[in-house]
Amino acid sequence: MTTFETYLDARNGTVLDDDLVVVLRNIAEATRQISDKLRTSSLDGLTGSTEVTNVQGETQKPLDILSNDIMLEACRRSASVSFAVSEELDTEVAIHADGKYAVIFDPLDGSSNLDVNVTVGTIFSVIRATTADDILKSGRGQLIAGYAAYGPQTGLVLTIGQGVQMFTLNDEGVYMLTNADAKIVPEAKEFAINAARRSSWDDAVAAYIEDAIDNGHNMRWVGSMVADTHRIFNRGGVFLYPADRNKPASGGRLRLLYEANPIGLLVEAAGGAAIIGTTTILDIEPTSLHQRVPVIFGSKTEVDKISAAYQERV
Ligand code: AHM
Ligand code: MG
Repeated sequence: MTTFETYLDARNGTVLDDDLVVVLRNIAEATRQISDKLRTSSLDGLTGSTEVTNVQGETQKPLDILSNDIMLEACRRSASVSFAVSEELDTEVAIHADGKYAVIFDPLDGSSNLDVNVTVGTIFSVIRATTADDILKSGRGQLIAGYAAYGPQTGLVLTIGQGVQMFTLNDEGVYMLTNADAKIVPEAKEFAINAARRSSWDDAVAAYIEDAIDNGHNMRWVGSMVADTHRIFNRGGVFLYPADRNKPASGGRLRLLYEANPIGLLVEAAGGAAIIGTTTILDIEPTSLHQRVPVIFGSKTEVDKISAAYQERV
């Protein structure tokens, strides 16, 4: 079987230069460390909440802070990293003055699921950035995107612009290639949406969901986007977190730079689609680091139906 290291070696000098290989190796090592911490968190007193609130106004969990520190340390070990941007940090952090790549991450996505022992994840994206101004670019500028899913297995899902590869952590702490070319099936009768927010959906989303239910689609909602994404990679379907029609200025729940963009790049690389209404997620020009956007992605045919519902209402 191919290890993550062998996979990196085979691509060194093609899409990946020596510097990006180091960045990826250190990110993978960080996810292995986070996975380790999660396995025994109840034994180590790492459950519950802290008194600290992050820039999003959310109370941080001890594991949010620990995972953020582990990811920051991975950036510091990578000589070519210029900046780190995180859900848990107010603004970008300068790492190496002569670095050329920014690493943008959500260190622990779905952390409200931690204490109930449900899958959480780390989402990351690598872009070229020598100055802080370079960070605010559209998702098309991403060189690498991926996530680690910490569930019954720890999985690492990655795109370096050539399809999507999936790795699984073995019992010696080594990521092994388990799917060399992951694809999202174009059609599947399954949707993921927080149905409790139904009264805040726009008409296009409401119409699609009503139609889906009438046509026998199933519903799933983990509350960790990484876990919902991983299901879509494995058996298709769509994920929707639309804007709140009563609070359009809020933009949505999920963040563009470290949630929507990396997942958008992965989904497109696997043959799926990722949109916000009539626009493609990857084409949004960001205006701020923690900008929130509506998010719809998954099986291409299903996303196209939702896109058509938006087009009809323009
Ligand atoms: P987080 O990054 O603070 O964990 O928030 C993002 C999560 C996503 O993983 C998930 O899709 C969403 O928030 C869940 O929202 P809800 O509380 O509406 O179920
Ligand atoms: Mg998140």
